[in-house]
Amino acid sequence: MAAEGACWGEAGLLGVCLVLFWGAKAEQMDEHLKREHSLITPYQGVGLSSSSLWELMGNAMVMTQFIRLTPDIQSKQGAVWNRVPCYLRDWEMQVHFKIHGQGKKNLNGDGFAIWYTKERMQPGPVFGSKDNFIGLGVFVDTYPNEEKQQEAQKKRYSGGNQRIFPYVSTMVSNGSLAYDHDRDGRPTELGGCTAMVRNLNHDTFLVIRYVKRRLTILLDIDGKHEWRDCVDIPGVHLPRGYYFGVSSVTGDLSDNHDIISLKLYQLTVERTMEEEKRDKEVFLPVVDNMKLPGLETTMEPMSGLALFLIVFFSLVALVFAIVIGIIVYNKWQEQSRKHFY
Ligand SMILES: [Ca+2]
Repeated sequence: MAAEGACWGEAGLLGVCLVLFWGAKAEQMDEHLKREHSLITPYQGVGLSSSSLWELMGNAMVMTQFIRLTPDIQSKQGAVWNRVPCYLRDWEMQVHFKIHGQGKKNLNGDGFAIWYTKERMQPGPVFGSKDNFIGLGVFVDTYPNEEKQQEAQKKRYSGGNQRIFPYVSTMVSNGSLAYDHDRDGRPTELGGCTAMVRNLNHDTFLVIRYVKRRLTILLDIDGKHEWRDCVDIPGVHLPRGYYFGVSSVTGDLSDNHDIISLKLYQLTVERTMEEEKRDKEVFLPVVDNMKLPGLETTMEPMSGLALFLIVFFSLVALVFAIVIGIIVYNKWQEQSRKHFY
């Protein structure tokens, strides 16, 4: 993986990288930086010119060395969105970012999101962007809402492993799924990992790689120039022609959320006939073996709805039986009274 890091470094300078090792199997891939989907200093015209490739939203500000999505001030939100839709099939987005602020651990928030979505420039509650989005969201969540709520209610979470924050997670939505902010997106999470990304003196990077319908997220946050696996999900079908963007929000707690660069690489890979068939175009995001919505219930033997229906109809049957019983009993009593007189 170290060779890969060096490869990316060179790619940043030359624009083209020769060979890239992907996971365990060495697969040959050409990597080519796409300027129209990249945001690199000097950020020419961003926030000033309407012909710029990137557009600012909310409190986002362009500085010389970075774009500040939010300052370390309460209740701010900001975003920067690519104006050009991306029609590449296989790509890799390298995000160079910095999160820093005055707040002590867990007294900071809320983090930022990286988007590949149908719509752009839509403010909302999901890290400053629209909920029920259509596409892919990758969240660098620096505040554990769920854990803090449970602490307040003096309850311990009983539904799974506790996640340690800051936490990187990902979600794919076809517009019908909502991000559960109070649970840090746990019900809709496809995958994630802990990532200590705050107040570091070295550079921090996140990579989203989308090759042959496989979504992987890698991190280089330890200052060792090494990529660490975070998420790896096959069978993620994303339509082409969506927009890249990053957004951030602060609430009662805050942080500086800075984007130093966004570099999008086109990846050229060879596909077999079978892979071509499998990777055919989609018009809405789809994840294999997962129903949208209702991701959280697909793994269980009986879904909540099925259980509800069984209980509901059992109760209806019971009430029905009781009513029939009462009617029959009354008839029988009437009959016996008639017999008596
Ligand atoms: Ca959170």
